[in-house]
Amino acid sequence: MREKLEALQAEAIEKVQQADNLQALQDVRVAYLGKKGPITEVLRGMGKLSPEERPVIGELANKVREAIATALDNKKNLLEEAALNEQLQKEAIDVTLPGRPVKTGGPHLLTSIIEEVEDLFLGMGFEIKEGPEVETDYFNFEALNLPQDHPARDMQDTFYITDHLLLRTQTSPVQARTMREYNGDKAIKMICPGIVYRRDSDDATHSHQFTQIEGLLIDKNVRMSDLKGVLLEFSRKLFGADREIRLRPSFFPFTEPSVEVDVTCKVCDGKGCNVCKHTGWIEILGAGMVHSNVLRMSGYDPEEYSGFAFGMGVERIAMLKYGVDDIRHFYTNDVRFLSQYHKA
Ligand code: 2NL
Repeated sequence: MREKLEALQAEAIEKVQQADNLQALQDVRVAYLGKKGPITEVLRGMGKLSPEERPVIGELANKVREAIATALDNKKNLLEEAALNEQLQKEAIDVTLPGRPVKTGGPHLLTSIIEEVEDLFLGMGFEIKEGPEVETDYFNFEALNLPQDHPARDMQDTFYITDHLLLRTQTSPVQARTMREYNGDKAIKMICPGIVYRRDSDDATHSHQFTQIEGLLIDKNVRMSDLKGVLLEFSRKLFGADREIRLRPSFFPFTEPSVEVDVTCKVCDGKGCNVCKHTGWIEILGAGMVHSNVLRMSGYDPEEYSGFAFGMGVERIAMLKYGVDDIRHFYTNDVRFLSQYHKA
């Protein structure tokens, strides 16, 4: 009996060692320690033994069972550890690899310019006003001294929706609305950025839709020198502290006198280059003293109040400031163009 038990132990431990996966190991456990296994059988047959043999064989059988169980447990731990290591190996991540870059957007160049100009005029005490893009012919034309038969009102130049509704051709109607809102008895300092529409054929310098910023200042005793001071401040903040400006006589229906405003060329420092067409000056905006008819129509008494106004094309400013050669770049949404102007 003793030999049989010792042989069983040796055989079982050999099988445990041979088991190379958890299922095989479980099979060994069932085969040797299960209810139908040889150890159970020995213990069941104890009754047939003599009283002297019984405790000796009983103790040995228990030891053998324990030895086999310990061997099974040890092997189980080994196999589980190996399985875990294999899994970790398979799922290993190299945390030192660089991540994929995240592409972020940014404001459109035109938006950035509008915001820059807004900041600059807010700093001079102007307020920012917006208004509708679908306008009445009254606010878009009539209130701005463009009477019924004025050539600028031609169907050829304006997108009409009905006889009296149109897509605004300038942002000045916002200013006409503000003058009316202010009742003819309050000073106004405002700028109005926005999209405007003209029936133009699109090319490198024309677009049927573009962006304008207009400014209006109305108060008592406003003079041309006030206009010049504000425009000089604006030009130096936007184009550089060393810029000069000059005013040339011009014509707009809503201002009298009217001027066109040039700034010294930054590219050649006034010496003459292709950008300034060898004049040393670049035209940046139109301006003038608000026409007395415009004041009167919106409820301001030209004997009491005077004012100046100016208007600029934002695309033109952007093209000059950044050397953009085609206005269509602003609308075709090619990320290679647009992303050049995103700040890092
Ligand atoms: C240009 C010129 C200009 C104005 C706009 C204006 C508005 C009111 C009264 C008087 Cl309510 N004037 N606006 C005046 C002069 C020029 O724009 O070249 N724009 C792109």
